[in-house]
Amino acid sequence: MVRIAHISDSHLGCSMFQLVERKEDARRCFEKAVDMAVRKSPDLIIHTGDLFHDSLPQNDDLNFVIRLFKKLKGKVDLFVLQGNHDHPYGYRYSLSPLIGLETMGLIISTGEKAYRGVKVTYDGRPVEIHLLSWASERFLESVLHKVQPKEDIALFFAHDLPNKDNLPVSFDYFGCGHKHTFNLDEENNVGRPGSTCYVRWETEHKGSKKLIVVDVDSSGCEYETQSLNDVRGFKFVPPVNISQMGPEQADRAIKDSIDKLAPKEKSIIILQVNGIVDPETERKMDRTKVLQYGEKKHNPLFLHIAANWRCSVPKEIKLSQPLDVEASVEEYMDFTKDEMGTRVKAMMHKMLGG
Ligand SMILES: [Mn+2]
Repeated sequence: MVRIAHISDSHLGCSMFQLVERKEDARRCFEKAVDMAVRKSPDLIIHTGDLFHDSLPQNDDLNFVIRLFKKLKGKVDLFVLQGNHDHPYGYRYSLSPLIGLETMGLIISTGEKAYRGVKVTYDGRPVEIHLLSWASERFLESVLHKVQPKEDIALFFAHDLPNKDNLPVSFDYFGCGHKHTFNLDEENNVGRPGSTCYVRWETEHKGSKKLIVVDVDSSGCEYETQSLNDVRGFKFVPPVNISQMGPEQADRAIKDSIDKLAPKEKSIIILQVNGIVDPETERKMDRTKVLQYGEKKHNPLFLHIAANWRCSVPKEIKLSQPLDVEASVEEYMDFTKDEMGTRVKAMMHKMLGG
């Protein structure tokens, strides 16, 4: 049996909202994931790419990785793929910072190429490991279908994988990364752990991140997963809908939603506001005050109010007497809560009355 611990997409150096604290968070999240992996006593750890957020990592990130990987040396085999973030302009493998780590003998990667196949012995049995760094879809497809595993146990790791329906059945486990949320298809033996920290909340807030542990035997795979929580508290508030509200009401609705939270100290709170509002409401809403209110109440590291509302005059106004101009204008003014309503109504009366 061979035991694999699979993690991915650590994006060291990334900082959500340009918060410098997030760079430290990313390192701590990565270290936590590695520690969790090591505790499972795997034969190998596979990191399926995007170890760094940028192809020119800062020295503190690089040094952090070197120190961490040095501790693992001799204890567990460490395979790391190159993701799209790990080299400039996508496919320049020789310019990846992982090349240096490989030269130091700390990791096994794909070198200056996109693909490498290696054979390792675990538990007295040969295991074929196929590594594919970030590559064009054509190249990926060609490798997938050209490689014919000879050994009993064969593994395929790629930064990204095509549709699972196209995967050859000759491999025992397919591990990938690239997308930052967890997915495990036990039927087809395809696993994706998700990133070790939050990188882009817009695409990740609905998903989870997990360490995937796979025991591969000739009889098949056994899976165990463990949640990987970010070291930072995150609150993704259910979206607030402010359609047809006036400015005070909308501000109140957002504050109410903030009131219901009980975040950890120095959390990142992300609150989405949806709906359709009229221009008047949008102009008069006081986002600064709402932000100050939330900051005072919860002391977050960062409170983000994501303004996803659309601004337009509501399209569907049902007029009860469409042929009566005065009644229709009044209804329109009431519906849009127009400030000029009272004056317009008075003018209408003068102009149309008698
Ligand atoms: Mn990534």
